[in-house]
Amino acid sequence: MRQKIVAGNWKMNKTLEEGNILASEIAGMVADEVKGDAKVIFCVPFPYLLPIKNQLGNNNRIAIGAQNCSEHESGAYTGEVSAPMLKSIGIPYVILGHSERRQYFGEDGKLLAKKVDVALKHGLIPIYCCGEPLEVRESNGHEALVKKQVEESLFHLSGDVIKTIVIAYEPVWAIGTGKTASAQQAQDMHAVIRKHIAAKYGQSVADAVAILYGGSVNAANAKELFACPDVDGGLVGGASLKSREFTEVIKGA
Ligand code: G2H
Repeated sequence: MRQKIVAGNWKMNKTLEEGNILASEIAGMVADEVKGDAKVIFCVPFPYLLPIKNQLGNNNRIAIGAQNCSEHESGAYTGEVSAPMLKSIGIPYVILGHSERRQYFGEDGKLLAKKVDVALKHGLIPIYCCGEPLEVRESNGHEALVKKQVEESLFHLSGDVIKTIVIAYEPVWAIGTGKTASAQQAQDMHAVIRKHIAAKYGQSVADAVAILYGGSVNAANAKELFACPDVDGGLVGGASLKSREFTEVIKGA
């Protein structure tokens, strides 16, 4: 049985004060109301990683993640944040390859393979995002594209390593649009990804990999999505910015 994971992706939202309030409200509600053992992750903007981590203290239900890191370990890369820096402040997770990074910052599979490697080298767990744009779904190319995205950035890893990674399937047409993939569409794609991993690494490795769904997850649809056998939780954007709603999403896991 894979542990469910619910990761909030705050993207570029909130002041520090607002973020502190949000994090403490969610932490309180999780402690008081959430019965299950889902792992909760707050993926917050860089400047808030340490303050919010410190605010949560020794919270064994909630971990912190970054939303990106450099492919370089150190050096003259003004404005960048490295995996060793994240490690040095005790951050366990990092989102890599979010579709917004692919679309607005030109990140491709080759670059993301480097980011995955540097994150792993420094003991971070990548939450590696994949997913197809609308026109690819409409031309029925979604399975091939997502398989390629997983292959080009992850298939150089060993079986023992890939099973420690978290994958997030996020159809681009469902991101921030209010248009969610149906539970069946999500399950179908998660099964495609897991089968693809099984074909290369064997079923036991594929069974160990956590595959999250992302794209307009909210309090109303989380339970149905997370009940799918190959959906191991969610990467949640808009709904993670509201404490009550995000707590209800966590309860759905
Ligand atoms: C997809 C998701 C979080 P939202 O980007 O990664 O955002 O839930 O707002 O669609």
